[in-house]
Amino acid sequence: MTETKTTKNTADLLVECLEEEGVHYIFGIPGEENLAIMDALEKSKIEFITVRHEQGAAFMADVYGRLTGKAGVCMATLGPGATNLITGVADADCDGAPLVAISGQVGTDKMHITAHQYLDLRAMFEPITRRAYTVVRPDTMPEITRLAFKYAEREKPGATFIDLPVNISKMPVEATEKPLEAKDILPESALESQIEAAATMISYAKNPVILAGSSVIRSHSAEMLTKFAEKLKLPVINTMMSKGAIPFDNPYSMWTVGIPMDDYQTKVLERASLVIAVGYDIIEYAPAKWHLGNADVIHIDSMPADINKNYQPQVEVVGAIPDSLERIMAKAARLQEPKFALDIRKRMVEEHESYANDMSYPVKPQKALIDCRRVMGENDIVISDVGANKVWVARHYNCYKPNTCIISNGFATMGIAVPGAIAAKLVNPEKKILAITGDAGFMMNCQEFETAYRLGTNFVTLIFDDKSYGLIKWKQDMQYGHHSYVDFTNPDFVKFAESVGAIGYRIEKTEDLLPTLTKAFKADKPVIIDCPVDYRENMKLTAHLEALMQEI
Ligand SMILES: Cc1ncc(C[n+]2csc(CCOP(=O)(O)OP(=O)(O)O)c2C)c(N)n1
Ligand SMILES: [Mg+2]
Repeated sequence: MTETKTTKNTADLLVECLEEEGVHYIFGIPGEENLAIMDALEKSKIEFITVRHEQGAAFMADVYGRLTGKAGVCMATLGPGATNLITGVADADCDGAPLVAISGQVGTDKMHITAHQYLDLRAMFEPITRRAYTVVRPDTMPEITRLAFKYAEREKPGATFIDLPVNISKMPVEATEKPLEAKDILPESALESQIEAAATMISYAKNPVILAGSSVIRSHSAEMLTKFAEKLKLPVINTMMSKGAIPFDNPYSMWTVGIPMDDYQTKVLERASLVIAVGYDIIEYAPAKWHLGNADVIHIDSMPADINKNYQPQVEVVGAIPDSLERIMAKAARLQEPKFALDIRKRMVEEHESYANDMSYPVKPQKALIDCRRVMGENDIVISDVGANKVWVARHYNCYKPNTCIISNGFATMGIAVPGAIAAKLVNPEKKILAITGDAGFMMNCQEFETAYRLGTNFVTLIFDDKSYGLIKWKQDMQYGHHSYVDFTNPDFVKFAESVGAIGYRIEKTEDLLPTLTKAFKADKPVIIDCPVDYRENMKLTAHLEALMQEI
């Protein structure tokens, strides 16, 4: 029987609240318990993006949040729909991506009994969100929605969760119930005493170095950080989540730290007498890996430092990052060039460039990433997956601008690249979007190619094909000298591409990669490139870095 409705209900009010928050898309799968929301959405200008697995929806919302600074929204039905969201929601929460997840729920009249598909979802989402709410009264919808967005978007951003029981969603609300006004909160300025203390330490330090983290990107501080480094002659090491914090071709850029082995950057950090951590979050790269000596630490961020045994800054400059940098810069002075770091930089650049014309086959990961850089413009966006592929992206895909290489490195979740690339293309239809993924990570969310095809989001996916859980194999080889349970077979990726309306290419010789990438970005369909990679390079890198750590 068709339900008729004459007055505004809670679901309508929720959608009004989402509109007030500036929501453009909801990524999700409808279910029986959120029919009222779907009905309300039909009259709204918000676009519902129907996906093929709730995890895909959560990753799309996650990457939408990273790229825009506004919470991405994902939605699922109760029970299994909501549990399918969990991995992507946890990823956003750990990585500082603003995200609001909404799910259906059984009616409040059924929560005390054993009911079909009922789980206490609020309890399940609580540990992986900033706040989790169950709506139990229609007139609380505006407050709950505002709170969900406020806690998702404020520093450090993360995920929030709203559970809307089916009976509440259909209850009438007064026409006078309206959304609460959406407001941005701006961080305050740091105290002058903190600025003075930091400026003095920086001016007199013997070997200072900057460690830039993800909040540099979120707070739009990259340009100021670059000026700061240039004026004070400070080398800048960035984490995986702050690629582009300083252009990689800037003479003070020391590229990316954070791969599982000690690398060139470790040597600079080891020698430092002062580490200036800017927008750095300890989840990105554990202090135990870089703070082994007695270096002093200055923490510059909009949030106070998250303390641990190896991270107890002497000075905390807490306030809007660009403002703090500008004020410290005006008070500090340094004349000496960081010779040790600059010499290391020369070696890093030489090593990287030595792969530019390496035509050996299967393709070396370093060479594949140099070719990717050649086809990608300065503002185009790479979405990396997780695995050995990510280690290579971190080390050899260098960025000019913030938010042009998205890496999950808080929760570090496989399967983010393909759904993430869909969201990136929706947000930036004019840019080239490249998903770089391992073959295993690709298979974890490849169902979303149907979504990409349906939406017309044409991006390119480059699969590092090694028929293996490569990173785990690498770690087994490093720690045990052999590997087990990591190899598999792959489907024919070219046929797979064709079966979902995409174009598929297989790289048969290394010379073909660059022209294939160029051709792929001209296509009017999503493109999947199957690229066999030479992962003998993994253990070679281990040996090379071990030798280097002894030598430098
Ligand atoms: C969802 C998820 N499952 C498992 C892991 C642990 N893990 C990290 S990398 C990796 C292997 C990745 O294999 P693949 O995607 O083929 O990339 P490769 O390492 O071969 O480049 C695994 C299993 C993870 N990070 N995320
Ligand atoms: Mg693999």
